[in-house]
Amino acid sequence: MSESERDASSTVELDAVVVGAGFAGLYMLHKLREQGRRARVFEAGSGVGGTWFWNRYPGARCDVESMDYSYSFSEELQQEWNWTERFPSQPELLRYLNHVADRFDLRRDIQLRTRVTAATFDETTMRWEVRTDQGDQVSAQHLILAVGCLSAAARQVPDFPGRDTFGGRWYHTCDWPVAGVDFAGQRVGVIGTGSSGVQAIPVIAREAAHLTVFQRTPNFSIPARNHPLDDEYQREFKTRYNERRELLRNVNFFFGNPRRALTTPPDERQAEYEARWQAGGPAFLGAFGDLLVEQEANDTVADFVRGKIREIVRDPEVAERLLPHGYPLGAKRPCIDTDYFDTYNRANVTLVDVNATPIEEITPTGIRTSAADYELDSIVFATGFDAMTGAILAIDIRGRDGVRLRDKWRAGPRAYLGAASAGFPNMFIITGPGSPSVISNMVVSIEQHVEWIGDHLEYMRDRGLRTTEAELGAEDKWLEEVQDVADRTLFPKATNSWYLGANIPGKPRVFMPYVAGVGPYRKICDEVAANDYEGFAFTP
Ligand code: NA7
Repeated sequence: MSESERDASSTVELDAVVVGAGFAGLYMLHKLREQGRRARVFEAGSGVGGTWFWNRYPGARCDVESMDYSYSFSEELQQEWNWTERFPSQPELLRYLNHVADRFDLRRDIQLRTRVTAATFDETTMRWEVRTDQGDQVSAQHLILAVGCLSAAARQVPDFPGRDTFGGRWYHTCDWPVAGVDFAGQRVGVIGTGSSGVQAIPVIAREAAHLTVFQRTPNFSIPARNHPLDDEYQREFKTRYNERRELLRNVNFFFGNPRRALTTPPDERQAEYEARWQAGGPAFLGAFGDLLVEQEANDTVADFVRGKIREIVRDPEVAERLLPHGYPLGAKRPCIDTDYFDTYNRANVTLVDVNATPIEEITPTGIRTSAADYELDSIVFATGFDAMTGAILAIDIRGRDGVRLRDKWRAGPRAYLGAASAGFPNMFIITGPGSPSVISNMVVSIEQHVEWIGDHLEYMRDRGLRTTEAELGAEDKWLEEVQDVADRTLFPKATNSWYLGANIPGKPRVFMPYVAGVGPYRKICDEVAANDYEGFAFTP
């Protein structure tokens, strides 16, 4: 919509507002359009892409393979697009999402550089009144949050004393300058060794004069073994693409494998780990179905990886500092890397254990720990996100009776199926807390949610229903289910994980993802739909 149109009427009437133009928002818009609905996407960034727009740090790459981490909804799209590498880099993913925006003519309904600040459900009109930081006022029947689980709005820069006194430049991995950063000749400090740090560290180490890594929790990391994808491989893959997609939609990645580590003879088990380590990628974690259920099984795989770290890192003291311990492998998001551990063999890299010697302050010239001063020209915060709820709660959302979502979720997020919250009619969350989301291939989960929401809206239209709303009882039962499933696994044992909100001071500790797998979750959602959206109340 043009400026003049926007000025002409103070409130625009739409069928749906979608917040966010990443993988979720783009497909949601396409789906709504297909259904003949008037929708608009608001996107804070100056381009489409969401996660892949913001996370431009050196080495940024998806840890799911390209052929799987892409839309399946369009046969033409999946046949025409060619990937260049086994694991897609951020620039390639951004090209892909821009291609999708053009190919499906999505841009005319996407308003960039616009952050949704507030959304209020008006009980008299039964519509959402949405406001943005650009002064937009929009009224929509449906509010669809496609804000991402790990998104820019909630980026986390820890409040170290003296942070603002630093005289050099500092960056957060998810808010990287579009023009890039030249670290040549610099002394660089990286804080954080999660997926972002683990990807950025080897690349920065090759460029900088010196790199100091400030590590709080040593992480398990599996080699990516990334490589170019040849045309023949892709052609062959595409002949059975739909079969592959169907498999991914119904997979139970962590628990589906009937083979058990504990009943496999140790030499066979070791051979399995070795083969998967050599093959690289997240399939390593699917070696056996009990790895994330039995601590003893997990110990076998964790010991294997610790052995690898000791083999790769030449200085035994540094290797020791890098060994993950105290939580099961996979229970805290494991990393997929290229040359991560090997980077610590470089003469220009120093590893600082900030558990042993905590960061006390950031000074004008660098970082001071309890043991030493580190002189730095640049600091990179690879310190993660206010995951899964941060971007949702950054919007002032008010439902029935003026209740704020922030208040309702004070003790932790509450969403039936991870998609809808009682008291907030006609609001959907794509891959919200309580759905498989971050434990799954995000694109598979996004497509499932978009299609399920699309069907839900069609169901309403066919029956002349104006609102749909999760029932409190159904929501309560779902939260129990999410917790029960998690409690049958080792996931909650990583008590310092962002799956639990543990990385954000003051955030309630609630295990947020539904870990039963996308297959079982899809079945539940399909049953809910088949039973006339059981657990939802409608108003005519
Ligand atoms: P993560 O996985 O949350 O990693 C953040 C890292 O930063 C992690 O090592 C944290 O240590 C560390 N951190 C956070 N705050 C601090 C402070 N205050 N001091 C020292 N170290 C700190 O975020 P990423 O961006 O790497 O990855 C997010 C997801 O994106 C990833 O899992 C993939 O799904 C893609 P901690 O472990 O909390 O002790």
